[in-house]
Amino acid sequence: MKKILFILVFCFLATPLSVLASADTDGDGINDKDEQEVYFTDPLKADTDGDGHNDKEELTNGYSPHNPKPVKLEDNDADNDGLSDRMELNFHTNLLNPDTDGDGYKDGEEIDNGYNPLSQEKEKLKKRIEINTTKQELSYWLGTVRMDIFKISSGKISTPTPKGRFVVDGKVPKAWSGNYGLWMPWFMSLKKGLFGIHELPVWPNGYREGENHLGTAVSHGCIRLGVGPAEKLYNWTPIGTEVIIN
Ligand SMILES: [Ca+2]
Ligand SMILES: [Ca+2]
Ligand SMILES: [Ca+2]
Ligand SMILES: [Ca+2]
Repeated sequence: MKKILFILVFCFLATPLSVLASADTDGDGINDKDEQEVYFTDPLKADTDGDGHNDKEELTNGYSPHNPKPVKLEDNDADNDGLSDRMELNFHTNLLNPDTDGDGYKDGEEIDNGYNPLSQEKEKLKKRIEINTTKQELSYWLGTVRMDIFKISSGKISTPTPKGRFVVDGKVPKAWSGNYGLWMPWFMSLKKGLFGIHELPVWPNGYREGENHLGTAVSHGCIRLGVGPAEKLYNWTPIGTEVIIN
């Protein structure tokens, strides 16, 4: 009897709450709770930034609901904290508060330095690199968020790139390959230099292997990145970072 009574009471309590949570007061297609806690849009105003497009329409098409100009989420930084609206959504930070966790460091600063922007503790988020040899792509992750994705060139069929789980065990800004007689800029070593990740190689006479190789498996086993992405990833990656190759 007590149990039935409890279930009845629970139902009475739970129903109005869940209805409340899913209410869409301004009728823009996003419920009040998500407007307040996810998108930081106005739950009482269908078109938060007043540009004639409602919040749902903007988000669905990749535009920021916090800018009356047609600016994409990845190009808008509503709270000017160095983190785009797109990345704020990915990291579940507050788009309108530059320091979501109130620890004195801006969200963008925390992400740039690998810290959790949702924790006041000095807690680092895990870094990880993933390489997909089928798609010829490399992506790198901070916690659960993919930071970027680059085209690669991995090992050709006769000298395939090893697959599995590896760890970056060394870094050299400009490594020399004695075996092949060429420079490998921004070299990150895997398996003690058995192979690695580096920029498109440069011959001793200065000739650089063409960027048109990116997207095609033509290397001797290393993972080649384009000019720009290689240096960016090198600077982002600490020794000890996990590398998953599929
Ligand atoms: Ca709404
Ligand atoms: Ca709008
Ligand atoms: Ca921001
Ligand atoms: Ca902070």
